Amino acid sequence: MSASRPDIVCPEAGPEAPYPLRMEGKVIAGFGRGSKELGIPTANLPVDAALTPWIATVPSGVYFGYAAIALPDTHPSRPAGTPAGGLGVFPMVMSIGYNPFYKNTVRSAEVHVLHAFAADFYGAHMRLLLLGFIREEKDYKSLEALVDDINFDCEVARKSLAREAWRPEAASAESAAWLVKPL
Ligand code: ADP
Ligand code: RBF
Ligand code: MG
Repeated sequence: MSASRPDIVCPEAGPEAPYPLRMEGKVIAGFGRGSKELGIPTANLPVDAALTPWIATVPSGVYFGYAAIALPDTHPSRPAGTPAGGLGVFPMVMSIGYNPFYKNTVRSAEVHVLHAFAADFYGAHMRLLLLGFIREEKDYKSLEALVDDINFDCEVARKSLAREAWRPEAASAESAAWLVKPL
């Protein structure tokens, strides 16, 4: 049983200030805790407050929005029609924080892309458009409870983004253009 919390968050009419928030970088190796084996691989980005000033002051927790990934031209999961060198756009849910369940001492940013990829994409450039906040970061009694909550976050993100005003173009034409801008 998952969470007595709503399965859709944020207003029907679309994202509100301070969103959209942007972040980008190259996908790095994470903590190697086997997130993939749990069915929730997370693409980690470096947390650098010099490049991403807002990250120092936002609350730790779970955010949702879109990820644009520059998958290599040879990657088996490039969306059909992506031009050479182009970025593919996918819905995402992400964690920013210290992962109290694991007692990290540095803040991490990790993105679970809501798409089944046929291969990894370490080293790929990834842009993120954060459109809203789902919940605060929590500690858990068990790994199973953590995974259940993350799976519910995925459902919340999918349903919340499926609304008309939450398409990237509807949320912000300028940010939607930034998302897929050639590198
Ligand atoms: P790490 O500890 O190195 O981050 P993970 O088990 O979290 O390892 O796996 C993350 C990697 O899995 C990503 O860097 C990416 O290359 C790959 N991956 C495959 N599918 C996804 C997905 N749907 N979302 C995020 N990363 C994915
Ligand atoms: N870790 C925590 O300790 N507490 C959390 O509340 C938490 N929420 C998360 C939500 C999402 C959507 C994702 C992708 C990760 C979250 N994590 C959280 C991080 C988690 O501990 C990490 O991805 C592990 O590697 C999973 O095994
Ligand atoms: Mg990871």
